[in-house]
Amino acid sequence: MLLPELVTGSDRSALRFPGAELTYRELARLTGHLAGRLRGRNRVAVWATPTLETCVAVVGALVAGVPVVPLNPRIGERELAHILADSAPEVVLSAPDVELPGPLAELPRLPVLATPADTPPPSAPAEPDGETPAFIVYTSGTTGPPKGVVLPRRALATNLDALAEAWAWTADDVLVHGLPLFHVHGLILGVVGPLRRGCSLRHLGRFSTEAAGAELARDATMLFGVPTMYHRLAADCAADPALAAAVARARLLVSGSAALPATDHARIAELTGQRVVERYGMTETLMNCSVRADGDRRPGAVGPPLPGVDLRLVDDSGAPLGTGNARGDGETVGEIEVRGPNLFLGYLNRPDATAEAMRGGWFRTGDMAVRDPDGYVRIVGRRATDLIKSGGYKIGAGEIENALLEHPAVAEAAVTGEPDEDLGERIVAWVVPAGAPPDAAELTDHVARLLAPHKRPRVVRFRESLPRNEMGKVLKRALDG
Ligand code: MLC
Ligand code: AMP
Repeated sequence: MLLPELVTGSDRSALRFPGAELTYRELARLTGHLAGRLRGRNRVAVWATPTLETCVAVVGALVAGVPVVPLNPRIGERELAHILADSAPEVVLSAPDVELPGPLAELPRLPVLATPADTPPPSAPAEPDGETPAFIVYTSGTTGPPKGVVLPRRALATNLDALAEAWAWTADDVLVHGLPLFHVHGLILGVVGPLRRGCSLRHLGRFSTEAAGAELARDATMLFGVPTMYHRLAADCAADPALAAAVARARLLVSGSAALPATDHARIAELTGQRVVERYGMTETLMNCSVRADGDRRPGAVGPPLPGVDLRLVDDSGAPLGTGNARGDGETVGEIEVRGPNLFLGYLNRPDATAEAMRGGWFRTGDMAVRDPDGYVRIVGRRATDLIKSGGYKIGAGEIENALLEHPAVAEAAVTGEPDEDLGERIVAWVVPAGAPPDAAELTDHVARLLAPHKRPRVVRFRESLPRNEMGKVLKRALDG
């Protein structure tokens, strides 16, 4: 059973957002009613605002066994049209007072309430099989529009249990975070995770170091965040001893979705005595590695593979490095491949892309790493330069280039990622204008409107031409500031 705590239905706090809270009993009642209305649907879209309603919608669908397509509430028109056409949800779930954009507003809508009804819900349907899809999460590739990653229930259950084992995560913990609820990190680890453990989640609605500090000062024991959040936490702890004292109280600070710079790890350790635990995952595989709560929390390492996850490094020809591969030499770089119950079922409607991502049952992550003699994995880079990680979001250069080329003032465009202290990488657009150069902000807004605000370039550089090879392909490495 994916969420056993809903059967027990205790009076412990399950979910708290600013101004709204539900106990497990109330959550069970609300989601039981919703599941009754959802039963038999093929797929539901959830307008995934950082609210209690989003959690109720998602859990209701999980109880009903109906796969959820979480949508970024700031999604742009081009990306929304693609996801709706690709995933064909039958119905959309959102809080009742939300205005939905055109194509979504045309779908039948089930309003989700955060006020428990008095009446008992209909009897729960049988627990769906572990291979039943739980989520379809959209993630960017190097080219083209995002692909729908189909995640089965067994991947969630096994992966969350492996994390619980590694982190000694129990019902006594109180988790705090301010992550978005339309990606694996915030939604699966950050909402389904605590509900599977029977522990309490305090969601900040919107991340700020101050709000995170206030929860840690009260009673939160664990914090989840992307490296950008820890970078901001380090800076603010340096200026605010009370914040540093609050962070010092935590049982576990966990960072993931991108590499945590060693400097931020060291600054937090110095200011708070806390060594951040890093874990490494992907939408397609959920979590692959993590430093254990009782393990050596050294900077720059994502720890050993989680229980149940097979991990190997392969060379350019696909041959595994070393023997047995549980230990490494700490030097030889290879691509990470993983296998185990944590893997997705495939990309929705894209058997070609699914086949390309697999090699004999192993998933090819595209991440380059070395393995230390004690089995720890250190990620050193990525195979594709056209994938950018900014603020922990994965963004494909191709989708931004296509959006830029749709603007009438753009003749040619190339997109790259540049190191950024706060975001890890920032998106840079290199543009050959079709006439007089447009305002940079106009291009930025154009991308935000078509795709999503987090995919907007942070820097626009105008050029008279782009460096290209004889085949006409842009030489991105030859672009410089
Ligand atoms: C700015 N905004 C615009 C805009 N420019 N809106 C429309 N048009 C424009 N041109 C708005 C934004 O919507 C937002 O609104 C505000 O301005 C600031 O936006 P931002 O600059 O993008 O925010 P920023 O401070 O950069 O965000 C940092 C961050 C965020 C860390 C909070 O990047 C974040 O939440 N990252 C988490 C990503 C994540 O969860 N990844 C997990 C992927 S799963 P407003 O109203 O908010 O002010 C994965 C697997 C794994 O990777 O291993 O976990
Ligand atoms: P996504 O496709 O959004 O799920 O992002 C997955 C990618 O995030 C991985 O392939 C890695 O490149 C990156 N990633 C996740 N966690 C870490 C980490 N701890 N260190 C370095 N990179 C990470």
